[in-house]
Amino acid sequence: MIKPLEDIFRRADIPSRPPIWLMRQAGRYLPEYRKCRAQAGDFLSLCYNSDLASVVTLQPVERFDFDAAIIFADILLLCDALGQELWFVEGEGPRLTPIQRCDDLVIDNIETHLAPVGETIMRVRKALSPDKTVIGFAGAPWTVASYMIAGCSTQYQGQALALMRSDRVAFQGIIDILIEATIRYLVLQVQAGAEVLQLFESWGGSLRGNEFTDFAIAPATSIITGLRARGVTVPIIGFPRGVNHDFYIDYAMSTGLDGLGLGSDIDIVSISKCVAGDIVIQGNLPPETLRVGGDMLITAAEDICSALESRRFIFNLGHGILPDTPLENVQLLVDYIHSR
Ligand code: 1CP
Repeated sequence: MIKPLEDIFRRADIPSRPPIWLMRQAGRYLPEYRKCRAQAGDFLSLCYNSDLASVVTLQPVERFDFDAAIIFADILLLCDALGQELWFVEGEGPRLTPIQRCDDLVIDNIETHLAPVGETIMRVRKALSPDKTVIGFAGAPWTVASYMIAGCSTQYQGQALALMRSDRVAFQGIIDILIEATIRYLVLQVQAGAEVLQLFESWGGSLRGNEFTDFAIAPATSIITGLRARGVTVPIIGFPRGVNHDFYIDYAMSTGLDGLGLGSDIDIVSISKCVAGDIVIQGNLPPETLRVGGDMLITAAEDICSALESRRFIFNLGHGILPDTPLENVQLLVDYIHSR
């Protein structure tokens, strides 16, 4: 049984077509998701309801035939598990009671608090066809810390940068607890059946110079080393969205990752030239191009495939699907990749 997404990390040659999955493939653009979301009440209840979360995880794979199912959860569940109050305001996004140090965070409840995510993974693995892969994920410490410190989404992560630059000891304390919590959360996911992991460093682009080395590369390296030390052997994809060319290369070459996710704002060809051939590249169609659809979509998808035809890669977007993306565009893209 060939599982295209896992196989890409293990094989030496290049398959006739790349595996495909899309970030935020479960979500508001799907009518069947909106139905489950309404049934669950709010977003967090949906994340912690393994019954409904497994259904919404499977929906896009059943509808479009993606090669993988990414577990329906959120990177911020970890803050909730650490004891920091988390809620979502309809139409606005996440809210947390902001913190400036790690004193009130409690690591002991990670496994019990996040057990429903493990349960979702078990249900998905059981229901999913054997040629499809289950993807588990977590936020990288800097990205998660930026929400914990500001208490909400921020455009430039100003509050978190201010704490980093004014009280490095307090900031490092938060990062350290997040490293350990993330390792434990990802071990739980693999034990439940996750077959590939992705680490989302969505706000990597706001770190400068040594800050990127200390707070993106070092934590990712500790997480990957920690996972390997605890017996986790599954492929790990790192996604430092929004960083410059050199930072992408450093991240790929020094963290120990198996796959490198690329945002849409970086030239896939120039990255591909500099990253060792044993690292699988993933990306990087702009979500806006998927929304437009038609010939423009196929031309852009073809450009990515031909740019990477001499290496192993995973077709994905450079960021999550936009909520107003027409369903037929997603089908067109999957059919195009499958027919290559
Ligand atoms: O209203 C709704 O239904 C909630 C919208 C939503 C969804 C569908 C949120 C709120 N999170 C999710 C699910 C989610 N989040 C997944 C599930 C699986 C899938 O991809 O299909 C994943 C992998 C995430 C990861 C996530 N959450 C990230 C990293 C990726 C990225 O987008 O950069 C981040 C930053 C979050 C935080 C978050 N969750 C939700 C919101 C509105 C936000 C804030 C985003 C921001 O600050 O811009």
